[in-house]
Amino acid sequence: MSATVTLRRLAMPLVRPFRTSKGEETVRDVLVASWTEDGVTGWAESAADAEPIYFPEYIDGVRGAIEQVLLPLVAGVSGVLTTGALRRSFAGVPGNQLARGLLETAVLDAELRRHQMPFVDFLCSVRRPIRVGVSVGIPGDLDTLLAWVAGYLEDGYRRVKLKIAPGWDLAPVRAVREAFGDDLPLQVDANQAYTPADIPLLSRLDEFGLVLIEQPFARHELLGHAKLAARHGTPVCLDESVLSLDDAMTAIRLGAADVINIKPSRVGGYVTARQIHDVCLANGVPVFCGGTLETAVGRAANLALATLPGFTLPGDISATSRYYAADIGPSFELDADGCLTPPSGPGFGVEVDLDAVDEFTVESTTLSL
Ligand code: NPG
Repeated sequence: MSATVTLRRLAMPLVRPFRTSKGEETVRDVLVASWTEDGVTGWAESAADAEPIYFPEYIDGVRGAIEQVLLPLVAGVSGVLTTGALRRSFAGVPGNQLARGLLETAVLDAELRRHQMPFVDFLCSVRRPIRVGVSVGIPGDLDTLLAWVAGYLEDGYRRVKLKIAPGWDLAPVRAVREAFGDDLPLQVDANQAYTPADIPLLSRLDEFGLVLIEQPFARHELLGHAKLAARHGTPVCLDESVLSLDDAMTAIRLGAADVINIKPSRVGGYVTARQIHDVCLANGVPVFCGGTLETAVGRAANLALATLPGFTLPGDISATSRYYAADIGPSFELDADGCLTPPSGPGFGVEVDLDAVDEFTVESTTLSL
């Protein structure tokens, strides 16, 4: 094999600070991988943060795992590396979903480009406009929240997700319901900030007719989530609890997930994301595509994934302008129906702007195999 992989850490300024129960970001610190082999380059980005905040892995850990564990495993593969050969090489590696997913996704994009195949075709899906939602961070006060939500509705979003945390839950939900009416599809995301002892408090959200409540409890709390779901109040959605296909199946069997948020990066890439989609579809569990403030690269791939039939709920895949004034690839903007359409080109269909990449790069390592 003769391939190179470049791992770049980009600092991308956000148009608006993004605060959740876990903390605030004003600049997205994002790890991007490019895989070049046989004259073709594939791109991928990671959901990893600088610290292990949402996920057990973090940027330096992902880089270390790729350099020290994963690349040596594929170095011996003969011929051009395929996604299938890569997955076989990594089959014995426990955990490390973000690291495996980053490398697998860059190799998948390169493989599809080599075959001139759009990702939607690889998924056996059909390219179509996808209805998307917006995830609204925690502002300082209710007036700011209402102004933000009003702006997003004006932009054309048809589903709103509010970040909640202890002390910022019933009041913002009530305020948004009162200001924008009962017909607005509204959901909340706690990012693990509560415990099952808070079930009585969370039950008070039922009166607001929410689409779902996402990840109220710690990621290991499957039984707590099952207890909340057993009330048949607001549907319970899992995000951070599901790092693999096995996690998804266990959650479904336990009745811990009425809905699953599928973030491809979190589960080890798009092949596993697809498998989770299929299992959910077979079990009647609706899914939506999660987001981690993606650049054009991840946004394009997520839009293609969201064309699959089980993605019946709008995903966290907003327009580029909701996140960035400048991106490393083409901008995605909402159409008149509040939809985005995946690109049509081979692979993820994104022509990466190398000058923009250079501009945002704060650290870069290139490794040859
Ligand atoms: O639209 O990309 C988006 C943001 C969606 O809320 C969102 N992402 O908890 O799901 C989350 C959150 C997130 C952002 C998680 C960054 C991890 C990193």
